[in-house]
Amino acid sequence: PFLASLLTHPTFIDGNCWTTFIDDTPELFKLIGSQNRAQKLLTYLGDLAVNGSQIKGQIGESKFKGDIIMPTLTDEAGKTIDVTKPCTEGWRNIIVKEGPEAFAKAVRANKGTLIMDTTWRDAHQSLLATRVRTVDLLNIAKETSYGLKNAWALECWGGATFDVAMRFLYEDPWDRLRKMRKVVPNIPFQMLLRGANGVAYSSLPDNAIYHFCEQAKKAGMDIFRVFDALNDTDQLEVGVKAVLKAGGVAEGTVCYSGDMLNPEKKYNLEYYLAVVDKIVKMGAHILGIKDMAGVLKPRAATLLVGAIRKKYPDLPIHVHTHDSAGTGVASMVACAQAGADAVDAATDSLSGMTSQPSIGAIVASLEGSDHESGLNSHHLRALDSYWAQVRLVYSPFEAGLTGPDPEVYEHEIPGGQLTNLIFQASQQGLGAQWAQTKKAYEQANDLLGDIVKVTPTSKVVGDLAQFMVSNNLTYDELLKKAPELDFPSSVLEFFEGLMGQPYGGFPEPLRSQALRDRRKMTKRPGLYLDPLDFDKIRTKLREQYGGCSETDVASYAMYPKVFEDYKKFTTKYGDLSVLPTKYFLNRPQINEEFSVELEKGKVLILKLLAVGPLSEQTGQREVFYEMNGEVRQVTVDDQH
Ligand code: 3PY
Ligand code: ZN
Repeated sequence: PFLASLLTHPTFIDGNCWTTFIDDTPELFKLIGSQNRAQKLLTYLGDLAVNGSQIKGQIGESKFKGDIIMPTLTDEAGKTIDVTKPCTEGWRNIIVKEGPEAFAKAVRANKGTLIMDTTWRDAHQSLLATRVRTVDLLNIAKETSYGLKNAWALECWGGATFDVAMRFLYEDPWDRLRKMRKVVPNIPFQMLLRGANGVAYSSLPDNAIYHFCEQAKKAGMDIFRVFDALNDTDQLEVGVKAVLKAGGVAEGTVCYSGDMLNPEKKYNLEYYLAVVDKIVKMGAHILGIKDMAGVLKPRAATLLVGAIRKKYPDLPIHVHTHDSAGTGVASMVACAQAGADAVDAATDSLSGMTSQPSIGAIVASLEGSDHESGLNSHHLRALDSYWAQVRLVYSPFEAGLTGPDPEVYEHEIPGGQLTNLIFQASQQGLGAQWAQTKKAYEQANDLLGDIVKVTPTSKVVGDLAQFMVSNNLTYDELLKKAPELDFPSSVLEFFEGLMGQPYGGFPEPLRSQALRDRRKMTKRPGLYLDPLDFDKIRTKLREQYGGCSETDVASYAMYPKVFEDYKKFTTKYGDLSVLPTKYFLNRPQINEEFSVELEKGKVLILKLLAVGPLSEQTGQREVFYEMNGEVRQVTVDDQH
């Protein structure tokens, strides 16, 4: 139909100049764009109808494929709140109008304890393999702008979301950020930045971190939680400085490891206070305490937060935890009582176990005390009714967690990694081996010198543990055979110093025996790396893709290969972020009608009509869809 309308267009028939034709008749070219997009979408849907979902990590289909019932929020008089426009009231106004220092002062002066909701990032990273898509965040965004208007922030970006968005969901993480910002203008957005690693897994040149933070701030990010996986403050400082330069709120973070209450353990109060001193000196606006494994017991929380509060009365303190052992609520309440300004929690139906503790439970625990959260529990439950349904849509990514794991106090596996390892063990039917893996993780950590474990160092410990299990190596055998063993690459990178310097140094002679003739860095890796040539990247991307945005450049700088694969995918299938998750993950039923809004006002009504027989010659099938009343056909390789 497009070609017909083009060929019969009077200007075309008259043979007028082609270029002015483009300028004068943009509607036809918009039509090419959307027809092209529609065709690409059909290619994906055709593939889905024949081969099922190819999304990595997906096991089976969604448990819930119905229509999601949207919650309504009511005000104190019981009147429904009109959410057609987002709420404008919230803590972000201070950041925007008065800047990060004013925000830090205001939160410190706030009487209660603020809550950061992690549902949009860490909760689904920890429970659903980071697979929640932009569309499902946007669908509840306006309601959230009202329901969480008094929250410290929404944690909604960074960490694994950046990589996973491109690698597995075929989405542009920057597009997600910009879209979320538009519909939630009032609540601060917070992201997780892995210090000198940016949102990648090992150190990048410093200019990549500066460029990234500048773009993130421009796209709408407010608060940057910056950590280093070894609490190496030289590495951490790169991130903090980049955030300060970009004009963001810098939450310099100390990662909590071990057990401060146990005098035999490596990381004690003195150690933590020394790291905090350095973070304060860097000029961070906020101090973050990151308990990535959920091992900060309530009494340790009281001690740690209490000591920092005493030493730094004006420093805002924000605590993050995971509920792996089931003590998250108690620990966060202890933090509030010891003087923390904010604690992290997740919507109830995406909380608990390896995720953050329940927001409803924390709010209820603080109710009536001096540490009220300012959140409305009715609104929280209304928002949660949405998430309870969405969790079922993402059921193919559930790891099958069944309850708390107090053994985390021994193995110290961070929340997200614990879910992954449990999932892998259950897939391989390794009931007995799972206990062995946990034990091996503990031993691998000891072999590496009892390091702080969080992305990327947690992967090093996990890889070494799996290496020990699969090669049947005990602690002593590994030490004995080290000079001959082919260690996993992440372990060698750690030993080289590519993830920074561990507290107390590297374990010797294991490091030298494993590295053999590989280099040993003694300073932070950024000092050895050449700066990225951004002009070269721009030229390359422009030549390859006919254009590129500055955020494309930032994506490429973090993940060159992932970015290129993502572009390949979207060249074939278009931008699938518009597709409802139900039809992203599951085959449509024959004759089931559904709609996709390609762009504002451009809606496609689709129906799968039939999947044709397999052609013996080509190994392909014809798939027939009805699209806006017309029958369309796509040819698909049958991969069965
Ligand atoms: C990440 O780096 O993605 C984390 O969530 C660490 O806790
Ligand atoms: Zn976390």
